[in-house]
Amino acid sequence: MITNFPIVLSPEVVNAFRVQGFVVTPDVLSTGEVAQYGAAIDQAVAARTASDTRSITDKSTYEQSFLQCMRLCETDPGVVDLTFHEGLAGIAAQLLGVPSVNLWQDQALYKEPGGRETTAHQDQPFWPIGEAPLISAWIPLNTVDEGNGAMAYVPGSHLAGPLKVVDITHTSKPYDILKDPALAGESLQVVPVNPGSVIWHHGFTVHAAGANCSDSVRRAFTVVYLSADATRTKAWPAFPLDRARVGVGDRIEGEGLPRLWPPLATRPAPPVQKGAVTGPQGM
Ligand SMILES: O=C(O)CCC(=O)C(=O)O
Repeated sequence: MITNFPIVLSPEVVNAFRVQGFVVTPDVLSTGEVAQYGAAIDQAVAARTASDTRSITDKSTYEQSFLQCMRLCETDPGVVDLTFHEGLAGIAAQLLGVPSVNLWQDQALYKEPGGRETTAHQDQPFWPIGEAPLISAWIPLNTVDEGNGAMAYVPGSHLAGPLKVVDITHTSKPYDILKDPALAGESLQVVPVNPGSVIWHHGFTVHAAGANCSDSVRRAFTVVYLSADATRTKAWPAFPLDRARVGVGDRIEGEGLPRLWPPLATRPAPPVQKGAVTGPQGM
């Protein structure tokens, strides 16, 4: 097993993640990296959203939470090094306690000025991957606090496992997961964060984000990592799995699902068939 992680976590940080289901790793990206990747992601989001001239009030409830641009590493060369970032991928493996992780997805989540809160949900029940170890890196590209859409997490909620799916895309009044008895009255803990730091959350951690009451965009990018030995558990349509022809029971790997840790000697070419889906398949 390769253990020469570029960024080595202390046992305390790993333990905090295991107990809470989220943790902040401070100062893992340099100011230069944040500026460089931030500019590339800004450009990608601008290009992907150029034809959408609607004001925020004309958008669906889901779209009012953020502009969501997925799989930027497949279309935007300036973003690839962030998605494949070895320091981040090594942290994902350490926090999950697995030897190897693959990419599940990357995405920009830009909360516009006036953007509503992100409804509380768990990520993993959206996807046909059962209880495979999964973790998200939430990477702020500017300072994020209670005024402009900070993330918030219910401590320990990942230990409840899969709860009822929160249909955040199709209905404006989805299941209120914060009232789920499995959370035993625990509530959201807001996590303000500075660029350079990264917040990590487990696939079953209940999380939300505040509204953006500022006059500038809250810019964030996420990379979602899946244990490399995960298998598909359900047949329902799921873009990255169907494109890579991953059947039920098969390992989740192939086109668009490259190994990120340990790093590959040669990165695969981006898939020819692009799929910039939005919604819970992709979130
Ligand atoms: O950025 C947001 O507002 C929500 C992010 C989120 O739900 C996630 O990264 O899973």
